[in-house]
Amino acid sequence: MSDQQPLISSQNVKFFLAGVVVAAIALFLLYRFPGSSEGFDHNGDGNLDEIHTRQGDLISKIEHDRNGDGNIDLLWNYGFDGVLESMKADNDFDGTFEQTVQYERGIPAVGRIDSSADGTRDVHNNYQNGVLTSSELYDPFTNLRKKVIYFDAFGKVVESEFDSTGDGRLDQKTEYDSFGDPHLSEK
Ligand SMILES: [Ca+2]
Ligand SMILES: [Ca+2]
Ligand SMILES: [Ca+2]
Ligand SMILES: [Ca+2]
Repeated sequence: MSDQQPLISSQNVKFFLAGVVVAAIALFLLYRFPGSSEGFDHNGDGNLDEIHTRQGDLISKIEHDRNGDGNIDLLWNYGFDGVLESMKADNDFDGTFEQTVQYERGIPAVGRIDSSADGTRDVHNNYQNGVLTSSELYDPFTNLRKKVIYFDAFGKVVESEFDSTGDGRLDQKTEYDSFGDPHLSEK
């Protein structure tokens, strides 16, 4: 009994050392091959406006300059496993990324738009199984939720809720017909 204890702990040390060696090799490979970039020059001005960065065989980042001003305005980030993790977009091309989407298992989970880029979100998009189901609109002055818009599976607005008094409580409800025309119904 008493001589078995050192044997087990020496095996644990071996497993631990094996883990350290594996981690060291992984880190070595990561820095030995720091990634390569390639891309496309869509507008033919000699500069790449779509850049693909790879880590070994896996894509790690895709960058786009959609308006051709030389600044990246759309960015996709991939994890070390090559699965899409996040998207950032500068849709007004002012150099600040105001829209972000976080991905889980490679599909959209949560989106945010901060048009003033001051950190307070003004739109919060919710996805279910990668499909946009609702948008929460925030008052940029109070940072309280002002309106929630609900979508059907095809992106059409079916219902919205609104805070008419500014107290953060949604007190009005609007339903929309199949042509998108609103029909107000008090809550
Ligand atoms: Ca170009
Ligand atoms: Ca650009
Ligand atoms: Ca922007
Ligand atoms: Ca209210």
